[in-house]
Amino acid sequence: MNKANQAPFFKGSFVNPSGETSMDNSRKIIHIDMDAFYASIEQRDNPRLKGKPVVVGGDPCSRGVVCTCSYEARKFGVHSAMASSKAKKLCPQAIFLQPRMEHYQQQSMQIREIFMEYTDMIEPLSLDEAYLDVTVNKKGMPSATLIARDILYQIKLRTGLTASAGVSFNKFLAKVASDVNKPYGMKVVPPWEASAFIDTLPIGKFHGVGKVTAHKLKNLGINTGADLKKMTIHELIRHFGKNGSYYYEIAHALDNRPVDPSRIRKSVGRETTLAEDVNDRTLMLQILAELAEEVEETLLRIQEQGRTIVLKIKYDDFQSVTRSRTLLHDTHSAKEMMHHAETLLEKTEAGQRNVRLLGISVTNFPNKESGAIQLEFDF
Ligand code: TTP
Ligand code: MG
Repeated sequence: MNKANQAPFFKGSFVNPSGETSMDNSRKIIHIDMDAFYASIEQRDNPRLKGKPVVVGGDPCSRGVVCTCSYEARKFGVHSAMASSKAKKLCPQAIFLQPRMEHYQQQSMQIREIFMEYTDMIEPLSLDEAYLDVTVNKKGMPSATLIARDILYQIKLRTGLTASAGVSFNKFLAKVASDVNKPYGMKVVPPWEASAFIDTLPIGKFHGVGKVTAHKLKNLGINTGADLKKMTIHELIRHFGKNGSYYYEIAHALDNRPVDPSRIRKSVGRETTLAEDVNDRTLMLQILAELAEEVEETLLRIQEQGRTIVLKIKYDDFQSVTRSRTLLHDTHSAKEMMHHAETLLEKTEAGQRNVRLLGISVTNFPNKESGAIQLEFDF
């Protein structure tokens, strides 16, 4: 079909509450996501692990969880965030490895250097995924599809790792598309195919629609993108509040969020899965104090401080909650973290319910352009 003769996708079909129509399908956005990232690095570094079920995460004899696993292990039903002990039951022959975060961080930087040969418009989402806006790019290449193919090839050539890519005109579609042909695959969603692509998407695949919302949508008889499109913006707002308009927009391929290279999300945190469930708050605070000391050490080492303190708790039924407090000043102090951790802990059901994991982190760092690196929770 001739693209030039096509009416711009959805133009005029959407009137947002302020009354203006908005649809920008002139951008070229790529979302890249590494395949089984930590596990692939381990398999590359140790050829004896190739073709085997590899699980990176906590020891199966402890109460740790799976960070990720190789595709060979996924065939047995193993997946991220599952208890390692369960993974072992599902796949007794799996090889369990402790994560090597610093090593993964180095790999992530190497991959980012490849991206930078094409554009500086890079927004990393985590160690293994990023959005790239290649509308204008350093190579002067007009085809985003060819750029994505080139990037996947260069990553494979230089690191021995594989990635998958989604190519489209906005972030939402690029992100969803990168998952379609995993591993080592790509999916292009041009404007004139976006509507049909969304129609067939199961609700669970909509990025930004959480499990609870997906469940609620299913109860309303909404199982696919096509079903979601039938809902009016008012109906969605009635059911889902502010998020309703977001669901409406993504169902109609409307997502004007820019790729934002300055949005470097940084946090320094420590979390630990406890050897046994705990319901004693004093003990929880002692454990958190030790974690906070480690966080302080890291912050001092990298000369950072942040404004928001985040407490993370996982109850014994695996439900996770976070509680945060934003201060009026930046801090790196463990003492200050603990001062707030106590209040934050009171805002949870810790104590009434057993707790299996505790974590504390500091986020919301001042926006320094130079030398910024992304830091993740150490396992
Ligand atoms: P993902 O991209 O979600 O997973 P993946 O790269 O291992 O596999 P794929 O993309 O092919 O489906 O996450 C990237 C890395 O982040 C992953 O290798 C390990 C880490 N991670 C965790 O530590 N815990 C988690 O719960 C998840 C989802 C990921
Ligand atoms: Mg990945």
